[in-house]
Amino acid sequence: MHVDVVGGWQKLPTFRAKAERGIYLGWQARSYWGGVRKRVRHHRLGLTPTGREKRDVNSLAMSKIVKHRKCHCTVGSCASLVALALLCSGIQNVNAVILAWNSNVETNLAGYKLYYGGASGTYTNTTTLGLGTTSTILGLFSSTTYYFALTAYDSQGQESDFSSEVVYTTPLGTNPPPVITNTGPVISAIANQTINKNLTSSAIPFTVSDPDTLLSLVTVQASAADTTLLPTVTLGGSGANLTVTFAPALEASGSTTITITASDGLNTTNLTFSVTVTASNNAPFFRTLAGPLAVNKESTGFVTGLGMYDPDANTGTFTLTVRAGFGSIVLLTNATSGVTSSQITGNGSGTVQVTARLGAINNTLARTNGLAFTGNLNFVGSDSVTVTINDNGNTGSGGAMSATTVVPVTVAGNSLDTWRTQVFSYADLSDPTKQATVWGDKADPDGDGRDNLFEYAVGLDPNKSELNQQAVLPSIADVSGVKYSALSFVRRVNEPLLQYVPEVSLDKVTWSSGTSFVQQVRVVPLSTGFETVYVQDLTPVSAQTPRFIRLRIIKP
Ligand SMILES: [Ca+2]
Ligand SMILES: [Ca+2]
Ligand SMILES: [Ca+2]
Ligand SMILES: [Ca+2]
Repeated sequence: MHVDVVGGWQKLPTFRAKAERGIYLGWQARSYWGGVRKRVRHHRLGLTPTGREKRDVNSLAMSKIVKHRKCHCTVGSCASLVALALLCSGIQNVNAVILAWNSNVETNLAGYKLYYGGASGTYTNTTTLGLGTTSTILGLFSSTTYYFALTAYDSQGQESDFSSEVVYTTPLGTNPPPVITNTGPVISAIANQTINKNLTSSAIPFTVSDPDTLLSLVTVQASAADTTLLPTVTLGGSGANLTVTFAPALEASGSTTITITASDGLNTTNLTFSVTVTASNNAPFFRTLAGPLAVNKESTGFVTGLGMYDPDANTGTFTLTVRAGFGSIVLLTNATSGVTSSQITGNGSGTVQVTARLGAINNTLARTNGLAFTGNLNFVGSDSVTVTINDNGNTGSGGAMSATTVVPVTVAGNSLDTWRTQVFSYADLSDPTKQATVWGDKADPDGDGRDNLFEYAVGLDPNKSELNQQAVLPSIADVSGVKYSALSFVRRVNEPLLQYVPEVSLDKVTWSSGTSFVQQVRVVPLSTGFETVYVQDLTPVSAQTPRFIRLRIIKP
């Protein structure tokens, strides 16, 4: 028989007094979470009756937890009472139970045996104890129900019946509950921005990180406080490296803020920076450029690929100026929706200007023959076409803005053309009236009797009167006592423009050339680009048969 007591000890029933020969079990347990729960069970063990004893449960309990509890049993009712206390507190992270009971008083009592297991009446563990009245069982599983019973045995090894069973369920594990922590994403700083109207910002870089959330789970958004001023705010990039780009509304100006929001689902981080949109006139610029131009002397080439843009052109009138250093410029006047002749000044000169809408200017320049360059008379070498677009103040504060690009031009000529530019001034060369007197092949500006072509051919100076014998020297050769007319002359090495033709004659009327009449004796290198050629008449010369020899220069 037994009595359960919950919440306090109470007086046992009087029939306990008659169960003199029994020992009685009880336990006191405390849940892990701090609540106190007590239960007392009593069971008679089959030992020799020892009479009634007064036992204070407090004196038997091993835990402080039970010390404040006081047994109110009377001598008669508490005889042989055994308390069994179970508790887990005080032993961190280990499920344990402390059992305590009142001792038997039989003189032949030898000890106790403790039985326990995971099912009622099935005790898989046995511990033989001495005469002590407490036992601590360690290593119990958490949240597991255990069943305990006790026997007493005497000096002859005789063992009593089981006490009544006590049941105890160990509390949940002693691991501290996990603490969920989450830190919001971190957005790197972005400087305050200032931009002019009608412009789109660069892609402003920033980073997003999160110490405890995968970035793939972090959402990032951006928005402007004033969407009328900044209707376009765009995020770019990926992963941790993002960009934000914004564009104000057309012709809008003012100030607002952009807020970038990053959320990991639990926490949200905001980063705000200011955007100031100014109202200044934007400069035009060349959206596309022209490549270098290569033309032959005095011929025409076209500058193509130029495209201009102005963020705030609106309907304003722009001025395009095209200059060539050593050439003339012609703008096409009949391009569809292009500029017209009435809008152009100086067309065909070295400086051409057109005032028109930017769209018309672009339409003209978009044509493959929209902008023609023709090299000036006799010019060879490097030139450039300088193109300037001026928005005339369209549109905004701050006045006119312009942009300029320079297109390299190469004007190619032959070696004689190049020589002319080296020996005559550009002012003379570009003047067609000076062809006969200064720069033409037949001109002899230095008056030395040799025209420019001959001076070029033999390496003389066309601006300096030189001796007759210089560069071309006649002589008489003596070959084994036979005499021949001979000639040495300076020749340009590998000059495809010219033919050097030695000629012989007996009367200075009829001249003969070719290997049947004249033989080349030898060629001697002279200087860079020049060599000296020695030729000799094949017909002997004597007092009876005079011979003449000369050099003729031919430019086919
Ligand atoms: Ca987080
Ligand atoms: Ca502008
Ligand atoms: Ca001359
Ligand atoms: Ca000369």
